[in-house]
Amino acid sequence: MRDFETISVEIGEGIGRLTMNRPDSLNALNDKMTTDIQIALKELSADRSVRCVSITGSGRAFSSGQDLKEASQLKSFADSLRKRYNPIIKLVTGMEKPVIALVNGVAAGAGMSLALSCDYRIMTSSSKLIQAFVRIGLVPDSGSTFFLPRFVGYAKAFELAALGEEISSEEALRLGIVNRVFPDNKFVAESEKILARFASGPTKAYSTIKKMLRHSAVYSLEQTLEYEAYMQEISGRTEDAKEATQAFIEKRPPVFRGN
Ligand code: T3D
Repeated sequence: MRDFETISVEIGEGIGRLTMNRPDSLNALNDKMTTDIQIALKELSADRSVRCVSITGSGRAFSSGQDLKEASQLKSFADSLRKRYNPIIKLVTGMEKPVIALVNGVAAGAGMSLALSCDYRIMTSSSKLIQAFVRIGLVPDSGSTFFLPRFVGYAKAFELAALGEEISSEEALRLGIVNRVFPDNKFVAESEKILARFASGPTKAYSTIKKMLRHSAVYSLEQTLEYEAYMQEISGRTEDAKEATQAFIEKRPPVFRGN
């Protein structure tokens, strides 16, 4: 993987680790960083040795959202979203492998949206999520109005978006916005175990589960049942499914190769 100006990317042991790297601004998303993230996500998506991707921030934040010091130069918010943020959210959700947000510190505005777009979220106990948009008179973007009501229901989504208050890790866990919360001093070690599990699992099944859950959000039960039948036909023919069935019969743990 190439070197980037605003992020770092490391690949090893089946995991692609993307770290936003502008700690002085709490990893605010400037134009260069959104371009770098798009390029990196495309490369991680294409790399078959990568079976799980993590996204985190350097320093004390995950991301503070749009770089407000650069925002005044914006000619059009809509163009900025279409060109810079929307492709990132589509790359994460369309990635045919699990994408895990390691929320190491505050995730605000589009930074929170980015975390919401991932398939699994792990937070340090001291981290906060903030729908910061309304604090500066804006509305949620980068997928927040899609993900939030699906995670927490309309009533809570409205409250979080309209009041823009800090959401503690305890509340995020209680609301079902995040999957796991670890004390700050155990965050790295515990997250590594989860990343290793996803990186050694049945990658194609994970990718199919992503597609099916997104599909179910917009289709009827009847259409969903048919889609499940179609997807199960494909899944049952993967090498990993065959290996796992054989492993069950032989009373041994399966070895998934992501095929
Ligand atoms: O189309 C488009 O492009 C529009 C898209 C919009 C999407 C959005 O994301 S809108 C929401 C933008 N984000 C925010 O409004 C959050 C702004 N930041 C904050 O509210 C606070 O910084 C935090 C609550 C996140 C953290 O507070 P705290 O007290 O821990 O840190 P701090 O002191 O405020 O920030 C530390 C430094 O980071 C500081 O710089 P300095 O004074 O040390 O030189 C601060 O200016 C800088 N910083 C924090 N957030 C941003 C930022 N610089 C640029 N942009 C930021 N978003």
